[in-house]
Amino acid sequence: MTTILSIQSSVAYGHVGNSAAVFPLQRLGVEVWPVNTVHFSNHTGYGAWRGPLMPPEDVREVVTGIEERGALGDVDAVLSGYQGGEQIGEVILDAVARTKAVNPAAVYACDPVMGNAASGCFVHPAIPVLLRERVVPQADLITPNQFELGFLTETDPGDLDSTLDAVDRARAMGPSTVLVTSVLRPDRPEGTIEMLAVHGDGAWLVRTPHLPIKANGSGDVTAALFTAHLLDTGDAAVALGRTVSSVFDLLERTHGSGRRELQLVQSQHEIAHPRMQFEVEQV
Ligand code: PXL
Repeated sequence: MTTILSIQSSVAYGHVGNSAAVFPLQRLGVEVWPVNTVHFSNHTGYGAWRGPLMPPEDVREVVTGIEERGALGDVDAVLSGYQGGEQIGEVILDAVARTKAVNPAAVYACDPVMGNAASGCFVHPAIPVLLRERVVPQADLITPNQFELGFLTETDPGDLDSTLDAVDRARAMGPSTVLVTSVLRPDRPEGTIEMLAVHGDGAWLVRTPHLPIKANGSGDVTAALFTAHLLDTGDAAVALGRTVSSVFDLLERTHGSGRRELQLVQSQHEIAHPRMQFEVEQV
């Protein structure tokens, strides 16, 4: 059974961070060990929230406790997302190093959350630099959107060629696999959005309708599903097709519900059994 150590935020109300990643992973049959970096009432998109940021030493303690159970050797992947502060980055890197020391085959899957083209950077200004200089070089798999890919590689990816070139630059920094979670080429068919996966010698693109919805946590679900499917199959094209299929159905249901929070539990069937309604094209 695949085991993922997931170091992310948790919220009581709604679905971001671990509160977005854990259930879909479990629904796929993945064993997940959530380590929470915050415990908020709700995601920060509401503009107001309550609850604690975990002190980084406390997060490290939780990882140490798992280590003391002799369990880090069972971890197939460490997954991280939004990093609330600089010190959490160091704790995550330390968890990755300790995991790889006992299981050299373990992978580090990092979602380098910084912002997006529409909102710009929405994390503390130190975080993007930390991600670029210290964190991404240790990652095996990264899941940036096109905006984050541009910052990491100090390029301005737009069309497919420049996006593929930026992915090459990102891979030269360390990660062997890159999932670009939102590719918005100027020459794409109107009303569509694409995802691009590059792994080994291959690159694959899949296009879906662009739904008029901005759902906090959708990137967290995307990173979790792609990590699990890639671990499961070793095939980035299959992992991409399954991930896009499930995430699209989740977003469509969420949009149709008129609710703000991801309709994750309601979409469990489409998560466990992706319809594969979109064609994955080799590029
Ligand atoms: O989806 C990333 C994320 C993680 N953690 C917290 C958030 C968000 C997005 O809103 O608020 C606390």
